[in-house]
Amino acid sequence: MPELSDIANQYIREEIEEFLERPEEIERNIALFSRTSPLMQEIAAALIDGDMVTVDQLTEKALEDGVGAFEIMDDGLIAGMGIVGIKFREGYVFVPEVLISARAMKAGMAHIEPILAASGVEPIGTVIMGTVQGDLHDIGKNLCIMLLRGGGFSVIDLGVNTPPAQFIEAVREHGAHIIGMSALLTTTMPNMAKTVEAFKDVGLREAVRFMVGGAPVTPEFGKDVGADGYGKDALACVELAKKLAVEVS
Ligand code: B12
Repeated sequence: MPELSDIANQYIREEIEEFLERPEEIERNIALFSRTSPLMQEIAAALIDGDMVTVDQLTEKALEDGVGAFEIMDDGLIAGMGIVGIKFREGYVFVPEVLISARAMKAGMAHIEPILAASGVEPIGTVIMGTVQGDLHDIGKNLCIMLLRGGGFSVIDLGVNTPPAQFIEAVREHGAHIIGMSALLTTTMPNMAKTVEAFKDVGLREAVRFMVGGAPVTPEFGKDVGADGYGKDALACVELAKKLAVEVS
């Protein structure tokens, strides 16, 4: 079993030691960071620290060194955001610090996005993506969008705080058949059900397929709200969209 001392980066070691309390989270993060490269750990550390300039520079350097876009995303950016999320939950950091880390994440993602989007294939279909009404979290949704575009989909991004009517309008305007809804708050998850209901009300439910995701969303919840599929991460989102695209073609 890997130990804290197996992690090369001192900043990451101290973060785990100082801020993580739950045994399963300590174990998971030690396992994660002990297998990642020193450069990925540096990216994660800079993201936790909210150092946008360093995240920007190191992401660029990693790509130049030949590190894959997925590796940078998972082992650097998302790994760092995982620690920020725990510190936020435990009250060690507050909204402004999280926003600063989110901005650093965006700086890194800006280098990765063109690579994921560069496949240049004919679009498989159009996906409408939005964070549901009342919810302002968009980091996960944006990752899904990047990978969907890289996976050959054309994506219409409705942004955050998206009311049901806006999803309906977008489907009509773009002739899309796949809708992806993201929610990060337990209080906004029910708005997924409201959106599905709104499609029923206007007679459009049968014409579209819904996929749902976001940290608190589960496959069971997806079924309860009447969605056609749940994806646990951005890769699963692309796989699901491909499956749903076949269903509606
Ligand atoms: C960053 C963050 C913020 C930022 C958001 C910045 C931004 N631009 O997104 C800010 C500071 C604004 C914020 C605000 C708030 N937040 Co906040 N936030 C977070 C945090 C730390 C990280 C979320 C994140 O980006 N994760 C990283 C991404 C990559 O993961 P992800 O979103 O889950 O997405 C992945 C998958 O879920 C999936 N996925 C996502 N969407 C979709 C969609 C589809 C279709 C599919 C298939 C897959 C999929 O793929 C993604 C990539 O792998 C979480 C903690 C956490 N661990 O989740 C809290 C958290 C979500 N926030 C929380 C809270 C309470 C709030 C506030 C209410 C705080 C406050 N008191 O003001 C406000 C609410 C504002 C609002 N109305 O939305 C709570 C929610 C608790 C709950 N039970 O509901 C959390 C869990 C923290 C906590 N433990 O307390 N937050």
